[in-house]
Amino acid sequence: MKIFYSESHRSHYPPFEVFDGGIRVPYFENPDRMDQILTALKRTQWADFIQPNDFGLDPILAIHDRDYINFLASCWDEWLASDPEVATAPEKHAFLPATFALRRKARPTTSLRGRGGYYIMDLSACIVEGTYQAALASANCALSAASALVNGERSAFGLCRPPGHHAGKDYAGGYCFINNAAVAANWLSKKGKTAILDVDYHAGNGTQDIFYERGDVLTISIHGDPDFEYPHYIGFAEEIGAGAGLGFHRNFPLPKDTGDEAYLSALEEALQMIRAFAPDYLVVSLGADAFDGDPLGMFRVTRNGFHEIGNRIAGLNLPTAIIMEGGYANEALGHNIQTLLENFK
Ligand code: SP5
Ligand code: ZN
Repeated sequence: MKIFYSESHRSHYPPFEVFDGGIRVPYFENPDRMDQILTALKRTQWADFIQPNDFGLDPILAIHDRDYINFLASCWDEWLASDPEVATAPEKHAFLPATFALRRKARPTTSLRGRGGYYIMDLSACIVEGTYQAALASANCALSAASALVNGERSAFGLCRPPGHHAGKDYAGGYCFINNAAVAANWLSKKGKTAILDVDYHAGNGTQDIFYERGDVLTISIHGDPDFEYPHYIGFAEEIGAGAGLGFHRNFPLPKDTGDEAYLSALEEALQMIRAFAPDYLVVSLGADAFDGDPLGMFRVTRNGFHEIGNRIAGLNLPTAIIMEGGYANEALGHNIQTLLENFK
């Protein structure tokens, strides 16, 4: 299997994020996640690692607002220039706004903080010196996986970091800056009918927002019920698309402690919708944070469960671009991803 991977992610490593209660914790979405996956995949006979191609900004700007991308590009330099202590004080080595826009009335202003609180939705999307370059390389990994399908591969893996599915057209959040799966799926949708299946433990709010009024791309997310879980305000069952997109979005919010059996029965329903949609291409937003033991998740999916999730998705027999999202039980992450991918090799 072709696996698109870039070392650029390493320079995106914020020294902290902020949890509920305002406490700083080490950044959960860390480079070690990739090392765990790389170690597991390099031991197999079938992993073919390839540098991503550079697709330029056009396919990214087809999804994201230009002003938002400009903000990502210049944020770190502006932060550095705004305060002499940023360069010398480690506790300031990440840009995070402390005021957030309520979008009902807000517009971005010209100041860094005025744009920061507008374009960032939470305290996990820290921006550091290497963030923008890492996000671009991550999007190129997803686009390269999509392009491999058009060139005849039955499956390809975008080993993307930072992840993407929480990023909307003009906002970062949940460790995500550019919505890699959305960029890749939109690019693929010009070549054939495309569906996105998001199995990350968290609702794919960015992907939902981006395609909500489009009927040409089916989007489905299976996740922890936002009634108790991040991203809290989106991902409910009654959200089924709007306008031309009505009926082309589906959420499966599931309760705490969801295990293999309940997960797989939601997945079967999702797969049935995909079969009915009859796409030419499938994009899978693959998080492994549904794992029993993930520090950010409340599900109880086992390693066998991940094998079976992969087996059922592969059973669709569609050209499939698998795009890496979350998963924070680092010591199990490599095996869980490998186990799922084995079904596609
Ligand atoms: C891509 C992805 O998986 N992003 C997830 C972002 C989740 N950020 C919210 C973290 C909320 C932390 N709750 C603490 C639970 C500790 N038991
Ligand atoms: Zn997640």
